[in-house]
Amino acid sequence: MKPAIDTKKIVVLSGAGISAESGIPTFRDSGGLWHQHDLREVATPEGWARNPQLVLDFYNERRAVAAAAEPNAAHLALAALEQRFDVVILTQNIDDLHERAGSTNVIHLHGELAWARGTSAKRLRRRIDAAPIMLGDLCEDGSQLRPDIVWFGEPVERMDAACAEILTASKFLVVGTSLTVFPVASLVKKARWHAEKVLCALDVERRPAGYTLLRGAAGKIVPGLVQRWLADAPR
Ligand code: BV8
Repeated sequence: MKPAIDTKKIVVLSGAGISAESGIPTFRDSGGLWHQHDLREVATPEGWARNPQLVLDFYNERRAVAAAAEPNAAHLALAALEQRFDVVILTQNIDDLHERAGSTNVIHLHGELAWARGTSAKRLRRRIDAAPIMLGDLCEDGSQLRPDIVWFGEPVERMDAACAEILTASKFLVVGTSLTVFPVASLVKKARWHAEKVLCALDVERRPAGYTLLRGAAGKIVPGLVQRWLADAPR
């Protein structure tokens, strides 16, 4: 039997588009990261094995950009939802703009720039914040540190946790993602039939069944949606 829907629970799935207005480039838009870098060389275990320096340079640069960025109106509005709702943010983003806006329950499905991890089977994690990772920077167990990022071909370990959150949500907002990367893109199908499902996007090739489309920039659309949800919040 499926768990009961919680009328006070909102789950948000965010992607690179929500951070675009903070100056962090997306991946697949024109001028996006995957038009400037070969993802097989910078975001796969095979690329790391071939040229770890190239991979470190790519993520050190992105860590610096993310650290200098500020949360925008969309991040801030989602944080304000916590005044009246239990909110879980599932993000594909590796920046920490949701947390810096004030969101307290954020699950990073593709990892985080602010963390490094060892390359031995122990996978020991270390918080590095905005600091770069250099070749020769070692973990406690003596292995080279790498970004704590889920690369293509690596498992997305928090999928079960993400599905469990979506299953009990009464509202599900999907914002700023092209829904091209799996398995995370499949999460749009996990929302309950009776949940209010909203997709905020600049342009949409296909709208998932049951979703209301709010077309436009996240920084414009999300604050209005949040205002409506707060005004109608259950007592
Ligand atoms: C796995 C690293 C198994 C982190 C990232 C063929 C078919 C189906 C699947 C596959 C396939 N071939 C391979 C696969 C699997 C593969 C995959 O999905 N590939 C795709 C490309 C087809 N997936 C994997 O490999 C995953 N792992 O499957 O593991 C496994 C199991 C057991 C054991 C071993 C293995 C791992 C996926 C993780 C990939 N990591 N990158 C990083 O460097 O950031 S993915 C990369 O894409 C980013 O992390 C990002 O999070 C993710 C999603 O992108 P979006 O966030 O959606 O960004 P995008 O640019 O695409 O879109 C932005 C959107 O915002 C646009 O729609 C735009 O219009 C909009 N927008 C722009 N501005 C605004 C806006 N919207 C609103 N407001 C604005 N202002």
